Amino acid sequence: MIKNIAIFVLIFCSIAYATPKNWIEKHTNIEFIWVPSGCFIKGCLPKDKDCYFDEKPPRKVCVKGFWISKHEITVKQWRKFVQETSYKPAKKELWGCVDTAKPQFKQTEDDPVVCINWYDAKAFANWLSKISGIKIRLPKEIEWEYACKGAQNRLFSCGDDIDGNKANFWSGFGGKWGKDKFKFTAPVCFFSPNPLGVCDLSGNVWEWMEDWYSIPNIPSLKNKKVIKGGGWESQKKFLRCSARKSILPERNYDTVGFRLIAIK
Ligand SMILES: [Ca+2]
Ligand SMILES: [Ca+2]
Repeated sequence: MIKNIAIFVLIFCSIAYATPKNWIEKHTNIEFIWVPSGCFIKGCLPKDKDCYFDEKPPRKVCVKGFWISKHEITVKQWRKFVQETSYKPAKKELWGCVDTAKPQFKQTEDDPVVCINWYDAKAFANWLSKISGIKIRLPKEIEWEYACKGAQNRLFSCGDDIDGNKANFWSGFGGKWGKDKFKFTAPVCFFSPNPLGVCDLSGNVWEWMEDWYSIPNIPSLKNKKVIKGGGWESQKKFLRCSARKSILPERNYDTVGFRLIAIK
């Protein structure tokens, strides 16, 4: 079984990538990148030394093609939504935040919005769905992980080649780590996009998933949502594509933002 998976991953990770195919949503100028249908190995393999129990067992999963936003939703994009809808969050529980979308640190307009809970992210997706007439939602975990892994020519772990030149993560107390000079969030796409054309899947901010958190073969507990990708405060091991965490959907963290999926 493991040998078969290794061959599969070797082939998968050797795919030559074509020029990214994009689509720009007109009202918000949010850019989406096409991710074609395909199959991949979800989870981590035992060889991965950072593998956590909830990333096992490795299993083949097939995904239908989808559009994914090129980057995390920014402060500027969030502001447009709030201004046009007079959005008032129904729930909030602040963790490292002054208020919804307001962390305790300074951000540029092009930084990813944080202090956004799952309901806020859903409200944004629903608003954009309505005005664009296209089904827009948060990513399912398998879609996100597929986009993350599909982009890296890496046998087995597809993610442990991340370093400070490729992503924003924990760079120490004021220290620099290659190009990563950021103590908090970095402007989206400061680091090069992956071969699919998508930025910051690993690092910058954790991203809300559509899914309730569950462990393979154990029914969902239906009280926490999955977040993926690691953020500016994360150790490198959390930037692995298969790494996952779970948090309560009403919580606003200064390390968590979101991106979108479009089905059209
Ligand atoms: Ca950093
Ligand atoms: Ca991210």
